[in-house]
Amino acid sequence: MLTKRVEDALNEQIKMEGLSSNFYLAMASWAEQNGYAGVSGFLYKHSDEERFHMLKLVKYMNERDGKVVIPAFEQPRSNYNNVKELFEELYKHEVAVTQSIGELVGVCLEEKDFTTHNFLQWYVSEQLEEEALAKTIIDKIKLMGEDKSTWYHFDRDIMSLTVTSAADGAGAA
Ligand code: OFO
Repeated sequence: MLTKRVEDALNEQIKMEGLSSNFYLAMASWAEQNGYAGVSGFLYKHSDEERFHMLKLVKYMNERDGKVVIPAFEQPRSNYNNVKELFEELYKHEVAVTQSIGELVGVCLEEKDFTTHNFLQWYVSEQLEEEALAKTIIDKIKLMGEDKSTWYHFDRDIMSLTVTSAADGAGAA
């Protein structure tokens, strides 16, 4: 059984992960519309990963006999001035998700729910990877400047930068 506080906090996190998925889906679509095939492929995949994070929480809550509430999601932003701005937004969002995971972990400790605390360690590692990746991408963009050929290579290479570490071997929980 989950305490009401843990249940509410997990439902909040379900919302956060679903929001992330939609946010990155809208980014992927913008990138596709603007000719960045590699960036859009990366973001479509990222959006799928966030949906997986949401599902993993839904399944965990059901396993623990919690009451899952699938929320409505606000419409994500659908326009960007450029790819740099897009990745800066993505990074900001990942930092907010990391904070929200941290708060959730804190609630579990206060409620002495060590099972959920243990389950959430996967998310803690995942956020570490995702924040680092977003930061690496922004650093690369800053180094590139306006040179068109560098952008061509960036768009081609970004597909290989997908976060897979924490998702690997996690199974469909
Ligand atoms: Fe769900 O991992 Fe990022 O947000």
